[in-house]
Amino acid sequence: TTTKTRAKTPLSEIVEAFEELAKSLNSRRIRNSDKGAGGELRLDAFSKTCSLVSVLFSCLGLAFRFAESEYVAKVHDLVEASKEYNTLHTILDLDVANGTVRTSGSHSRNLRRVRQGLDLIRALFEQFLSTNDYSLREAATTAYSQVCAPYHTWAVRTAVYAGMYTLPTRDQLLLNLNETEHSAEKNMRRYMNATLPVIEYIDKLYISRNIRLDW
Ligand code: 1PZ
Repeated sequence: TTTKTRAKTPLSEIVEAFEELAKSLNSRRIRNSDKGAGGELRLDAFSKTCSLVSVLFSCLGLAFRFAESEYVAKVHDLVEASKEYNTLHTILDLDVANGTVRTSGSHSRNLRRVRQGLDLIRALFEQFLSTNDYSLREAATTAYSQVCAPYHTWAVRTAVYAGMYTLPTRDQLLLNLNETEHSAEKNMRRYMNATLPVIEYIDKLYISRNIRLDW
């Protein structure tokens, strides 16, 4: 066989899971296209994949423990919901019917938050790869300002910007991730490619139900 043994790293495990998810999205989209259903994503597969991301938090240091508990709580809600509901669009339809899409703690609101977390990492990797001179703090600040800050309260934004000063250096992050500059670049690109269709798919779920994305 052509099986090549590559050392698995936390990042490569995450990447592989998201590539699987993106693949399932594509194949379902093709299969359902004649029905006009536009594809679907299973909530159990999605929420399990999102839960893998939490290993990255330990690489960022103690100050981001509060971000971890926030993210983990939201993913956990979706994992629990997946025992009752099969697909992402099911939970949206339910919250639309109940008028609870943006209600604190609703599945649709938590899905939106988890999506923002995935996008934040994608934006961070994009910044991280854009230049070697960029510190992790600068990359993370730019990514956070683009993706999450507009939707967070002043108190949360202030805490996050203060926490940025405790981030490890770029080289230390690579050590924590057990990646080299080269392997990190490859895995970060793969993450960006695999998550983008998933993120866009989630956005379409809201937009197609006339829900704005300014929250
Ligand atoms: C990619 C890593 C960059 C490093 C630095 C960026 C850290 C960002 C930290 C964000 C902290 C968010 C704290 C609390 C936010 C809550 O106000 C919101 C709203 O919750 P709701 O009102 O709906 O109950 N919660 C969230 O947005 C969910 C948590 C998102 C955190 C995602 C972080 C993902 C980064 C992973 C990095 C390994």
